[in-house]
Amino acid sequence: MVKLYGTKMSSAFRNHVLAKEIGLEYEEVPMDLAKDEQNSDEFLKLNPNGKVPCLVDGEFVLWESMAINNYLAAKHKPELLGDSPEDKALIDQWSYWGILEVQTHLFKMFSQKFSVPEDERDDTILQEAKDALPRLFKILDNHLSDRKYILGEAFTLADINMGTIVIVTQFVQYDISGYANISKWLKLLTDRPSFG
Ligand SMILES: N[C@@H](CCC(=O)N[C@@H](CS)C(=O)NCC(=O)O)C(=O)O
Repeated sequence: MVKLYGTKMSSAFRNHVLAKEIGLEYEEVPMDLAKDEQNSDEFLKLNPNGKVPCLVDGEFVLWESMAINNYLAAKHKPELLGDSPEDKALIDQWSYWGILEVQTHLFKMFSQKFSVPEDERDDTILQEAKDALPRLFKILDNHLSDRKYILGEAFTLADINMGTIVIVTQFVQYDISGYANISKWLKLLTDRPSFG
């Protein structure tokens, strides 16, 4: 059976969502990051980066959450990748933009709030993230002004990848209620059983 290392409370969340969307039977291997299980010799043989998620599908081993989602969608539900090379390229565009531009700031906020000890927190890092996000959320909000989902009428991998990034705002208590189109779209996603 396919094994997915990492719980929903990590970057593996988007893989758990995708796995549910495609009805994949898989085993979740929870990794206790606080106990440094990701740096065990056994796990480093699978992912030398010492990070979750990691997918093991028979002899095939894959790390990086976006790559895992692309692989699983291509193998089990290619319609999630759109109807054309252009659709696939747009899914990549939004996914890369999301993980590089948006998630970077949200993860900095997350880490300052929850991982870094209180006396070592750096308010400038938190502020830089807070300053950068409005411009990015405005881009996404404008894009969604005349679309139900990121590519239009169809729910695709772009929604899973972006949705699992934007949802981090709820954990770091970053208010996105001012972005009406994003809020409407995120509600559509979180109403899906896969996001539960
Ligand atoms: N770009 C990677 C990021 C993976 C990542 O940062 N994973 C974190 C958990 S969210 C991790 O395993 N951290 C453990 C560590 O850095 O020691 C992906 O999307 O798969």
